[in-house]
Amino acid sequence: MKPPEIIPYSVLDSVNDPADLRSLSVAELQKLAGEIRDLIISTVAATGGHLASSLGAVELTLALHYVFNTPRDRLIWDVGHQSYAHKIVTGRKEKFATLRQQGGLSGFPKRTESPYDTFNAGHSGTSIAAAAAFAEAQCLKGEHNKIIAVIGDGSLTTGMAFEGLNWSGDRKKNLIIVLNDNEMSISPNVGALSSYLNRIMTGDRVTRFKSELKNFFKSIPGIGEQILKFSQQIEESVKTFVVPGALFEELGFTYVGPLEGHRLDYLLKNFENVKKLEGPVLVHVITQKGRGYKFAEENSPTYHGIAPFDVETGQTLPSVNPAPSYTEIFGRTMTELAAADSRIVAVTAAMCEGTGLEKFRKAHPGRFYDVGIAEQLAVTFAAGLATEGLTPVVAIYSTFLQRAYDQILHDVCLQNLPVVFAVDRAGIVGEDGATHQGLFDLSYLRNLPRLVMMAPKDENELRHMLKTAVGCGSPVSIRYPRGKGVGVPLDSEITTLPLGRGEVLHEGTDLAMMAVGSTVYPALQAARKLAAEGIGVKVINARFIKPLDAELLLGTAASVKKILTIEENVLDGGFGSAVLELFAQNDVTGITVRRLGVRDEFVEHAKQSELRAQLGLDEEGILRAAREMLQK
Ligand SMILES: Cc1ncc(C[n+]2csc(CCOP(=O)(O)OP(=O)(O)O)c2C)c(N)n1
Repeated sequence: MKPPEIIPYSVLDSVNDPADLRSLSVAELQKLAGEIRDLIISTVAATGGHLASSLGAVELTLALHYVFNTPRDRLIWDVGHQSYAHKIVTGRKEKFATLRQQGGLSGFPKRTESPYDTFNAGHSGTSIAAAAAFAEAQCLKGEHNKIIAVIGDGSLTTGMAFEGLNWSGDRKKNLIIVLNDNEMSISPNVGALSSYLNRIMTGDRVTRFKSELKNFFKSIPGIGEQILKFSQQIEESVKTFVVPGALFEELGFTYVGPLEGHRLDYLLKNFENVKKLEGPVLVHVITQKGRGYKFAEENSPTYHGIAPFDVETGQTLPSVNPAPSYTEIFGRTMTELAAADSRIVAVTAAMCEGTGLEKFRKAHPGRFYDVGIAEQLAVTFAAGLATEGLTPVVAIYSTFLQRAYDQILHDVCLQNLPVVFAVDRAGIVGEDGATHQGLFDLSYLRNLPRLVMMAPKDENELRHMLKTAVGCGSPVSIRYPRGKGVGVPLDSEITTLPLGRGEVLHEGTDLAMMAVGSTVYPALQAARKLAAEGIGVKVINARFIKPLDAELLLGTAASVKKILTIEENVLDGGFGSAVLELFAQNDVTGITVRRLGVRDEFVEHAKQSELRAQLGLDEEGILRAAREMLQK
């Protein structure tokens, strides 16, 4: 017998924009959800990306586009990492294979990509603020489009989300906030609000109320049993009578939910009703992270953001580079240092896995704090711990630490507290793109008095820097890149480095390269190539961005007349700027300085290696810049 013909994507093929969804039956929509999941899984298996969150939001996405008149009705995604289904049904399915690739679709909503992407995102907690503004703008413009923000329970732990709820609940404008609750941030969600949501979901409060009611009725002699019978009949009404979501109601929102987030019939019906409501509404939708892909359902943290993987086994493709990542080394060293020093504590803002702190959490659970997606809280909390004599290490990605600038200044540096900032993912991060590049920390931290700033050239140096930092007695930042270390051997003993001292890795007098962090080895390689051509290049590993090794740098400028500074940071206010300031302050003349770094622009998504090549920050680029200088 001839096998049945398999038509791939039989429904998806007919869907090019949300209008096409509206002619589908619920059964077809359900089938479409499956097809979209297949497309997401097979694509992310090739490109890497945010798999679990997007899989969990497929039915929700279809229901919202079905019921609301997008893009006139504004759909705003929080973080935007769950927006793959949204991209697929809003005219981008043909391009979906280019997700996160150079020149391809962004992994996050982007206004330049589609009119359906109403507000760019990448960082958590912005959607309610944006939606509140859109709602106000509708009033000012005399328009009546619906405004819908979709925010996860994890992102609801951000301060800005609370601020947005507080503000918009009071303004009473028409606004729908969809709370996509899967009980997970990247790791299990934390905080009192998360426990509250969980109680709503499991109906704990309702159950407790009902049993208390039953006992009360039973205790009434004579008529109690009768009332009890009656009360059982109205059990369902009791459920709605004891309003779940009372907290949101108190804040001025009409609470709807909890709704099963994978039942399309249910979602469609409820959103149709929600559409008719006036004022601020919060729709609580329960979803499962990783839905529809076994491995992601069972272990969503691993599949939150994942590198390319094998669909059959769920395993990421083996790396050709056996070196440990900087993140791994950070986590390992933290665990080691904390074993010897009970004052060391670790603080993360919902990024335990991402920052490599799992090992620490297991070894020293009492000294590990996950405060939720709350970078500001993390920093001021660390400042408080430091005031009490502890040595907090706050591990936050460079891009997310931007959130906590004032806390670093006002709560840490101003009080000269010994808080260590482990600034992970500093420099080019690659496929996550412009919202996630860690290209600003050198500039936004360098102007803060009392802060010591370091960047290791390799993973071994990171270990020594961490030890130096926890013993420093002042605020310290250590920035290190995303990805694998250099693969150098690790010293068995971790030592303290002399503060503000760089090192010379290669001697020469034709040109000096002053490099920092991840650019040191490419600079060294370039210098070795030039040495083979008879050109002498001095290579300095700066180690400290603040304080700079003035003696070494000024001494170099006295003997080498061409200087190239190299950093993976924006040029404005970065390491090269610091070197120029040093030279200016010391009236250095007669030298040529060129700075390699990122010009005044945002860097979009592509592989790290592609971006480094494009920006001239790899070995080739450094060689090119050096040759240009040498020829002049
Ligand atoms: C300010 C900020 N800090 C950290 C992150 C990293 N991050 C991305 S998604 C995420 C978890 C979000 O959880 P939730 O909103 O519940 O969405 P889910 O992934 O569960 O669908 C985190 C911590 C971020 N994007 N922005």
